[in-house]
Amino acid sequence: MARYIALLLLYTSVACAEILTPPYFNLALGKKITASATCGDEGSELYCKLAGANVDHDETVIQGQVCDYCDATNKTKKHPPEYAVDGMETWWQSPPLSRGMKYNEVNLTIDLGQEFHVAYVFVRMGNSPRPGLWALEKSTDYGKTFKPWQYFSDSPQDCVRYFGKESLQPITKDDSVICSTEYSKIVPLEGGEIPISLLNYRPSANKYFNSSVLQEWTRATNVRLRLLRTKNLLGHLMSVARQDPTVTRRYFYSIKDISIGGRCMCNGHADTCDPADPQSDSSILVCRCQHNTCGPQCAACCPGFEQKKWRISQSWDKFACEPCNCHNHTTECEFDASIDEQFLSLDINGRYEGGGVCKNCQHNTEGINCNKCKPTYYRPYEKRWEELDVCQPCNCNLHYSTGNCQEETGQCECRREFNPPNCDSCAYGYFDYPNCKPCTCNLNGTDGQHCTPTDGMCPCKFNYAGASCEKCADGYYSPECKNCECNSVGSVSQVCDKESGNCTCKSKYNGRTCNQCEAGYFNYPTCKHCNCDTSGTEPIICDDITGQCICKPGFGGTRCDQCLSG
Ligand SMILES: [Ca+2]
Repeated sequence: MARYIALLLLYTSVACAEILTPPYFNLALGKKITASATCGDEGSELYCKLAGANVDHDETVIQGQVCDYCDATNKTKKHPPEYAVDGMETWWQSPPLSRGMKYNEVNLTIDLGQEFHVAYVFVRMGNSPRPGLWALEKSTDYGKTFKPWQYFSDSPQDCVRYFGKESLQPITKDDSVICSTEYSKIVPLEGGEIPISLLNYRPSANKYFNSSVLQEWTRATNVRLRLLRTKNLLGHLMSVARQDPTVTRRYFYSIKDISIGGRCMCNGHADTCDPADPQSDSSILVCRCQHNTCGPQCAACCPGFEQKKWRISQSWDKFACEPCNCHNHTTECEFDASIDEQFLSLDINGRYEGGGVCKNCQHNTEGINCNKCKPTYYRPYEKRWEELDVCQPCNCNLHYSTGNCQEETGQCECRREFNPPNCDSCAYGYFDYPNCKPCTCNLNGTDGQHCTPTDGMCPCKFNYAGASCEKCADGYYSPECKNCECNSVGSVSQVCDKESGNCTCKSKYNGRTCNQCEAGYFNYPTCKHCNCDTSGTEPIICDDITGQCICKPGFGGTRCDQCLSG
């Protein structure tokens, strides 16, 4: 058996030399195991062996068969499922078919208690031949659903009949489910072995960490042997069919040991896993994470080490979580994918790589990397960001200043009422230093730099009016007090509406500046009356240059007072 396991593991041990992986061990040993039926679980039960040469001390010979009893209540005669994973020469045994033909179908299920990567399963039989027909199955949802791993049958015909014709195809994919016929022979009658590798000959067998399909294929929380049919001696076929109890009592499953070779799932970040809490009864194993990773399967970066997005470490892409660059001002940070995409976060090598965002920056710092001073603090010249006192308070007079000041120089930032850099005069729009109140004259409309009225009046520009020059003078309109440009022929006066700019037109005239004829008149600037019948014309009545009437469809004649033919 040891030789088999060494062969089964050859592939993976080579493949994973460059990344951290915990060692393989027998996951099944001592795990919770259940059987849908067990010999002797309903009271004492007779069974006889197919093999019969050597009679043990407490076995008896009946009609030439070596026989014994199962009895779940008898310490020496019981064969519970636990005996298949106890690491000893004891065995689990199913009810013989003499109890009922339905005991051809028995399930034996091992609960691994957590998720593992499984590389092989190794079954050693007890005092029965290997099963004639069965399926090895696994669950990744703690036993809710099961998927097949491998099928076993004594003939290719039965592979097709029970498991579909694709089960006879060779392995082409990392998750191909094949049907094996080599482990369902009648010999040996006892003690046969079934080695099952879940990795060998699969396309990604020697690059395991490159294939998420193969990783998924080997994941398991539960392993089930779904036994479907015992293996018969050829001469017994008729007698088994007739359900002759002297024959059917010789057919059952007996399994001495199931080894499941597997390892903790640590994503390439740990080389050992051991019990989470040695003090408790729980046998849950957790990875001893390296590379600054955390979690039972090292599936996350540890707090404070989230500069780069976590990923699996694989031979072609070794990965270790990195601390964030918070310049000594905090140990807390979080990864933010959008910061990563925008290259906004500095890593410990001073490059904009990764998405670590520092949290709870101390020492009056703030920002993605704690590399900005909080408002009203500044970094003096020659202070480095790593220094605890890098940010020092600005020394500013709040009458003149916002309280913030410039990096390096500490120069105070002026309030908007004052002129930078020294805040020693009023800014444009303000007057009366050092109080610097807002100007009361409308500066757009005032001539010169006058800010306050003299004798109650501001000196307005020619096109502005009002005490503060806040409105347009007559003949000008908003918003920039442009000239109305009212047409001298068509307008009543040169003054237009100060909001819309519309001039007041004489009759017959139209347009904002009254430089067009109204509808019904033509030939500006004389604007003569169109000689048309308005009931037959379009709304504009006549051509504004020639005076020709413009008829509606169906109307004709020079005045549009006739119907067209039709
Ligand atoms: Ca055992």
